[in-house]
Amino acid sequence: PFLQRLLTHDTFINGNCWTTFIDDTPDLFRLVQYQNRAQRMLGYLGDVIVNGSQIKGQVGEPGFKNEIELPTIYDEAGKEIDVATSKPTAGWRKIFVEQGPEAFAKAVRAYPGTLIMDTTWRDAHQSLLATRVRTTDLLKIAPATSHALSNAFSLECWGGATFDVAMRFLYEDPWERLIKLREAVPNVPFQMLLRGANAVGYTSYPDNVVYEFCAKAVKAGMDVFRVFDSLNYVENMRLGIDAVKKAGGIVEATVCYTGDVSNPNKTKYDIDYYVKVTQELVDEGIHILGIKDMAGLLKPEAAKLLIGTIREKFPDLPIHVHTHDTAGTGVASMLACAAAGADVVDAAIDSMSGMTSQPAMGALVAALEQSNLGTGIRMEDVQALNSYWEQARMLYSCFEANVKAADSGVYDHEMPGGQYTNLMFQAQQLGLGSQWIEIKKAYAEANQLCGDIVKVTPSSKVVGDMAQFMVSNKLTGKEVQERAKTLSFPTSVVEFFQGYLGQPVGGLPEPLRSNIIRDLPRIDARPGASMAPMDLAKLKEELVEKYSGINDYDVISAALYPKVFAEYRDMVEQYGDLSVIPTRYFLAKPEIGEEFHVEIEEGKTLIIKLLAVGPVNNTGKRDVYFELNGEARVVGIADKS
Ligand code: 3PY
Ligand code: ZN
Repeated sequence: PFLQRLLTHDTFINGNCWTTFIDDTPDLFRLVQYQNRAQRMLGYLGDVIVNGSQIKGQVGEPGFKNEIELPTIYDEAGKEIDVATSKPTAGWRKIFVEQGPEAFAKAVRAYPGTLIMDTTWRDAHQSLLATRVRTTDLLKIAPATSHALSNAFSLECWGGATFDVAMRFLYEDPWERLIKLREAVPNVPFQMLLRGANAVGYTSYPDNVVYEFCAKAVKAGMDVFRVFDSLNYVENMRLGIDAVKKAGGIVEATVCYTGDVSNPNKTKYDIDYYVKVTQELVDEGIHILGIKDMAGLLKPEAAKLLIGTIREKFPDLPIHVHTHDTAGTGVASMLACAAAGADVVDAAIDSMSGMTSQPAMGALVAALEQSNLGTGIRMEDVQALNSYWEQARMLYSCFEANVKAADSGVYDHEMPGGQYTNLMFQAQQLGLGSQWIEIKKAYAEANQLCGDIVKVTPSSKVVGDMAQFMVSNKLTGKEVQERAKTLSFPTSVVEFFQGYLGQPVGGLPEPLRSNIIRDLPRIDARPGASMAPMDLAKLKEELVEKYSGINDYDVISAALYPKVFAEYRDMVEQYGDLSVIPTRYFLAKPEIGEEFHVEIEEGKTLIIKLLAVGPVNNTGKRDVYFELNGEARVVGIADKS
């Protein structure tokens, strides 16, 4: 029928010139585009049907086969709120937007209770589900969240690993995620994790890239930037802090927590150390202090000591504490932080909490309510959001690392939450029973070899790579020391010892450093300082030549991740925008005869039904038969088996 419509169209019949065809017949042209898009999408769906999902890290199929049911949110009077159309209560963002970051920080400090940052949209799924939660599933719950968590300090929704994973594994645009979420949540501040001079990458970038990245992030809707450095190297952080300030964002400069301040035998990272770093950050004119306990090492007594001391020395400084619940102390520690004077603590919606993720929001909200440090969040609203995330967790069950219990061994190995699940998953995939135990042991040893460093992306990768290297080559720490001159170390380890991540606390250990890097260059200052600026205008020209619809956000994506961006765009050229496919069909094939809907743009829905899959033909392909909006369609898909 489409071809028929085309062939019988006046323009076609009259033989009018093709160059004016698009201008003169926009409706028909849109129809061609639309049909084209639909066909390309069937190509992706057909590939999943014939060959299974190719998404890395996926084991099996989603454990949830229905549409996720959305929760109902009620107002104070018990009346149902139409979350899609009614304006949410003005939140903390209003103060920031109307009065700026300083006034925002002041108001947060003056709040009598304890505020919550919800990590569900970023760190929780980074720590439990390999960062694989897609934009579509965040957007569905966004309107309800903007009502339910209207008094939250912030929603952490971006940065960290979400930026590259969005493109690399989910074939979607991280910027579009931020922009769309912002539209859906106008009232609650958005927060992101910025790896200082490494931005949202794993290595230093030229300074102008970091500045441009932050400017664009604010433009797209970001408010609070948690700026950290993986070695607590303040030189690296200074750049991130300045970039956020110039962009007009809220600077939450962050000291990463390691060791144990309550243990007198652990002296490298003691109270004086944390007070010194805090002072250095305060001297930079930051708005908020973040304390980032990425591995969940901050026990309640240590929390009392650490937060209590900083609170006393910096009475006006808002303090925001982050933790992971790996050992199971998360709720207790965050309560201790709140009691000691922290202004904000992190939590995740219950069904996305616990173990390597953040402590449960419901538990914290309930407990704080009883201690006169209320969060301004109602328990019933937490429950409502939780009903969504219970279903979503099952939908993404094929990305679970299978952490089943707490692990107080984290006090020895000190693995950050996100890395823990990652390394555990890899060890399980190798199928060797004792591999995981050995990795944890080697990780602690590798940390000592590196000089007992702060371990968080990307320095944690160095320690993880060293640990895997030791296990696979059956090397003890002592053997590594003795044979360092002749061993062939992983690139990340060599670069760390060269100084490419910056300077760790106490410097790079000798003679190991010299033995590992031999005659390679040594960087003993901020790595980015010696990098030439990137020519972003030229990069844009190159991208425009190669791809359609390039915007300034794409240029930053390509600047940060050239190869990942190219592969993502190639995928989009081949299959179109895949972010619109419901997750269940993005990850697994439908049943024969099953009908589902894909809204490819607002008001334009494709109704798709899988009819049959043919046998392999002599070109190695199978014909996959669909019904698309009532019309039969067939796509030939190469069978890769
Ligand atoms: C990241 O850098 O992605 C982290 O989550 C560090 O904790
Ligand atoms: Zn974290």
